[in-house]
Amino acid sequence: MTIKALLRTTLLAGAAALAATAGANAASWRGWNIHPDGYPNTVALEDFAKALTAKTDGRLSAQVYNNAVLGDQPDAIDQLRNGALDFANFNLGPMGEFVPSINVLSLPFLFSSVDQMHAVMDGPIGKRFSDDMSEQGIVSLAWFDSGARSFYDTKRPIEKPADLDGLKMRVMNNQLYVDMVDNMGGNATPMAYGEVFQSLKTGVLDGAENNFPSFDSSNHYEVAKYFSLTEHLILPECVCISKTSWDALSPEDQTIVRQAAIDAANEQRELWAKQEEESRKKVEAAGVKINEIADKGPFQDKMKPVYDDFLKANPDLKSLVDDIRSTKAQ
Ligand code: BDP
Repeated sequence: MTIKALLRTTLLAGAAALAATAGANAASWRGWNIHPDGYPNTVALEDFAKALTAKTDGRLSAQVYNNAVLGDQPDAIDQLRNGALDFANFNLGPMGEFVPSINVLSLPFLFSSVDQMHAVMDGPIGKRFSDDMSEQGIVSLAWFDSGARSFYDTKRPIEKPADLDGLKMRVMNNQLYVDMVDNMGGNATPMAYGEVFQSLKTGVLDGAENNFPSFDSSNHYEVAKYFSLTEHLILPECVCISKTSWDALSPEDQTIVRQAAIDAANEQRELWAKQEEESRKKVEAAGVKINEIADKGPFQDKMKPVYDDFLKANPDLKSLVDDIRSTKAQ
């Protein structure tokens, strides 16, 4: 063997050994996602996973599991906290059951617009929320958009709170949403997202509440033909990492993961804006009647007991509510 050939063989063997070591130490991250293929959050989360794999030279590989196949959202939050899951995109609504300050975000009509929500979440208050989540084992690296949530149902347009009388409305898992719907006059039913379509079809539910992209992708629009623009909740979502998985990363890899999450959030927000328009057009074309609400005042008035009870139970969160309310939209 020539010196050159010998050198090449030795180099190749060395590279193979290195690759094997990297393979043995590489972390394989599992990511939870509730949405189907093609949804803005899914696309952005899959790109986040690809970026981790590409930018860490294989020290990390990541895969996203869509359609909540790894469990419902409250269950997945638990799994992330105990390290059974490595990353996820969560709506902050159900997160309030785990992190008390986050519940402030679930107070109905808290934000005056989506832009104001972004100004709050991208500033010092958002940083406080991620610090509070971190104490509960969840590292939040960036915030996704989720628009505003409105009511939809199979029976009639909702123009005033009295139109909710007697309607069985699905809400996400959080006592505040039960109080919200009950105070407006409806019957709140907490239920997992994946069960809502069937329940609307069989009449177990009369309605639910969500944004246009989810109303579309869940096919709820096929059954619920009245969409009433109450816009009662503007809930941010997170790109969240299990603290266990985060702490196992080198500082260099933490920087890579953080940047990939910020890139994913920028991508998601762009895709989101497009999807909101497309979904709205699609459901209208499918015969959904969209009902604008000129005066949300009567709905907001009904929320006074919800705020009073919440602030009585959490007096320390009053200043946070005030700070959010006085934040100007970007
Ligand atoms: C969607 C959110 C998702 C929620 C779902 C729901 O993106 O995180 O789980 O609503 O209503 O808009 O459960």
